Amino acid sequence: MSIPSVDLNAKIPNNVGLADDPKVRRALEHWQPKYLEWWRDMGPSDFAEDQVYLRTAISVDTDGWAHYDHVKMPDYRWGIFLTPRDREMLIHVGDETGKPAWEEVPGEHRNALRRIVVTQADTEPASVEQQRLLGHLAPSLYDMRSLFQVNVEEGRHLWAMVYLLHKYFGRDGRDEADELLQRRSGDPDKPRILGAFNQPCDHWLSFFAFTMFTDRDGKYQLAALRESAFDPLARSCDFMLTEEAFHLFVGETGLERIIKRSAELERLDPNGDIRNQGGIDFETIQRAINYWFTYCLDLFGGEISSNAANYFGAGLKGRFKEAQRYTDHRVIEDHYRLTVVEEGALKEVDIPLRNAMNEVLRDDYIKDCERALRKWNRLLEAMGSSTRLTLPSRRFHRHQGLYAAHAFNPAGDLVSADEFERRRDEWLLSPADNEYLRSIMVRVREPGKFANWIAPPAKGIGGQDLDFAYVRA
Ligand code: BYC
Ligand code: FE
Ligand code: FE
Repeated sequence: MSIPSVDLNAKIPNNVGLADDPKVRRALEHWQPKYLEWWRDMGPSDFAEDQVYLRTAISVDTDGWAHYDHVKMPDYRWGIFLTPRDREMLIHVGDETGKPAWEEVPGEHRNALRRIVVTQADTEPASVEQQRLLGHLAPSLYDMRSLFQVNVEEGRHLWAMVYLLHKYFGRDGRDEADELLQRRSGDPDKPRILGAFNQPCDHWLSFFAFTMFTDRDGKYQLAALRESAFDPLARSCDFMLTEEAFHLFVGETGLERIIKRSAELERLDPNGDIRNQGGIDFETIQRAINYWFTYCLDLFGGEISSNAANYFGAGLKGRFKEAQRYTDHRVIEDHYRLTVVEEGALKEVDIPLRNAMNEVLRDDYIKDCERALRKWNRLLEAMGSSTRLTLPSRRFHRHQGLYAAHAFNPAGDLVSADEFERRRDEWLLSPADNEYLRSIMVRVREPGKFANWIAPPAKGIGGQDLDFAYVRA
């Protein structure tokens, strides 16, 4: 199997041999200016001329693929990178387990695969749109650079999926690629496909909750797709996961730094009143967790899903670490125990495991989130705060799946729709919270300085100190 090397000097940097594929290269070079126009209109507002200390992919080796330099975001080298394979891959999910993986899209799975690729692709520009104005409220140059790094990499993830659409899905793939630049997050007429990607993310508590919880859905969905029988998709997602790690780092440490600062301010204030000190009180942090975590639970789809069963059976998606963690990759007999609502009460039923694959992935996701919560609570304990943060029940505040038809409190008990509405602002980030949060978030431009509501990180990034000029006007 020959592996094309990384071509960094091409108009579109790539390791997919675009130079020898004139038809796809021309189609992508035609899409490129439309992408740049979208970036100009919908990417980070007003910072196009700033020099940002960004890392760029320059190889696909596991170590040392990243190169750090000050660049203007519109000059970022968005490229197409797939993890190379040194051997023939075999399908290791579903009914075709053991057969050679597909290098082309099989006709019978074309629609399903296109739908998966388009759904994945759609989230990438959506997140950039949601975060468009956050640069103006950045708590430090370090954080501003993190935001922009995440943004350019989400742009690159769009490139990764658009390559697959152009290369493997012909005319409709090209049409889909164009439509990806036309939908807009939150637009009532042409919204993004998935719910969480139409929610406003207009201050940094939401940004960190988004990169903690929503990018983490990205991690689990990409991990499921890297098990795919469609090898080019598996290899794209594998490389995207290397970039995703930074997004998750931004979210998890960002929330941790807010929690740390809030615990300090709680101690400083004679009445333990964090808002009185200009910080973010723990109730608001909890409401942000409740809000974003539950929208992200929706991203895994329905608990009982024939789509999920078909995807698994056909080998289009696997489970988290399918190859390493499981021995039975066909899953024909097994069942999953699920809590459902029947006649106004919670009840457990067994459903075929294949139909529960969305729930299986959601379980792994929830465990990962629980790990982070435990870490934050240890920090709170060490700092002498009596607060403990929690994840709400998976039934609370849902818009997709079985639980969406009922109202639950954060503990997961059924409540009346009236009670839910009455207590909504106690449980979920409210317009008043958002207004307060935006009021305390004033951009900090001086290198090494941080806003009052967040603690500095433990160290700088890209080999630089905390007081480095990560963004230069
Ligand atoms: N909002 O059988 P069901 C990321 C629809 S994030 C709106 O329950 P299925 C990133 C569904 O489409 C990762 N609609 O669900 C993060 C279906 O519609 P139709 C993104 C929803 O199909 C941060 C109907 O409800 N990747 O990368 O088993 C920054 C019933 O469907 C939602 C992927 O999502 C929702 N939340 O599973 C940047 C991977 N949920 O057919 C990037 C690809 C469901 O009735 N996508 N629906 O019209 C998939 O694998 C699947 O489409 C889903 C849904 C897991 C999303
Ligand atoms: Fe992404
Ligand atoms: Fe991401």
